[in-house]
Amino acid sequence: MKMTFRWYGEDDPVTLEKIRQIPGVTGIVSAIYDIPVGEVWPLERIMQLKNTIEAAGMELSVIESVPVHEDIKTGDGDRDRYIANYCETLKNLAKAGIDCVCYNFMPVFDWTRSDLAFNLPDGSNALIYDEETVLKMDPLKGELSLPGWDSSYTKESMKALLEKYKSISEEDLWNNLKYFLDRVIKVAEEVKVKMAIHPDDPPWSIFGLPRIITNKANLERFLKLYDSPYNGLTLCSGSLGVDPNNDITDLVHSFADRIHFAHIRNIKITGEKCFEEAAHKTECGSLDIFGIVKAYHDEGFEGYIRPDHGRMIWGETGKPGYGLYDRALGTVYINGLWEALDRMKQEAN
Ligand code: CS2
Ligand code: MN
Repeated sequence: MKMTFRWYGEDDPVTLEKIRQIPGVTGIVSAIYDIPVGEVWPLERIMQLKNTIEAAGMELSVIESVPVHEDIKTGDGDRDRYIANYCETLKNLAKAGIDCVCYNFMPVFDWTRSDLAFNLPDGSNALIYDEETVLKMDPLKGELSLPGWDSSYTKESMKALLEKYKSISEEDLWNNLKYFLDRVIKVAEEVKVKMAIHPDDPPWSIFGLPRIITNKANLERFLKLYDSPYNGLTLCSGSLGVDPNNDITDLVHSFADRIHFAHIRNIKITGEKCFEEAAHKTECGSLDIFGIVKAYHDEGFEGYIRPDHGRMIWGETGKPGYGLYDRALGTVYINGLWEALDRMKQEAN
């Protein structure tokens, strides 16, 4: 595996200089954040990002994410132009040496939580999700803003979009995803960029919007929509793991050859459709992080891996889920497990 760490660009309080000091991190996961969704990423901008990261002593490993325009998900409007733009962006990324791109197909909202800084008994705080609170929220009121959400909507454009989704079923979304893959994966194959879809978070419908990248059967269906190694997965343990029916270790074994990017995050299930984000260590949450890392090790996983969201600890403030300290602890923990697994394997031989 190749250990990476997410960086939100020049405005990120977690600087590249700090990330470089985390032992074992060689790669950066990043994106260009100021290009409107759907427009082509120019090669010069990609090179600028790459050069900044290399000047700090690391490499640009994965793009997370190249966002998919809503017209592609709803299957109307300008989708063909946006798909053509997406393909251009992939070609430019390939020219810059990028070989892995993460994206998601969640309508309107990326990952969603009910509280961004819930106080935990140990004095840290974390993101939590409480279904009842979310059901009471009105997405038009702008009560929450998360790092992954597109902030360019006005109240009117958001209203129109939510209205449009009322007539889009899960099956429609599957069809629109297939339409996208049929065009984009062909290009990804040509330029050798591995596409890695991120699961929906949480993996169930919110605000009445359809969500389909949610469980094993749907991941299987997704991979069959376009059967190519370039049509792959970002396996996010925390996103899928909040549904107790999803066995992450089993998913790693089942889809190993199609997982290009591993997100490791622990979560603690606190009730039905309710969870807290937890420290990475197995005993801190509901997921067997050791078992998951071992599954990757057993499969000889050579893809990219990163710690996912962390808590805010030691008084840190910043982007919810994306502080330095807890994610750094997560990195070191995963690296420690990996080293132990490597050594045990060597000694057994
Ligand atoms: C999240 C997402 O779990 C995660 O990694 O932080 O924002 C994720 O980056 C996107 O859904 C990927 O497209
Ligand atoms: Mn993730």
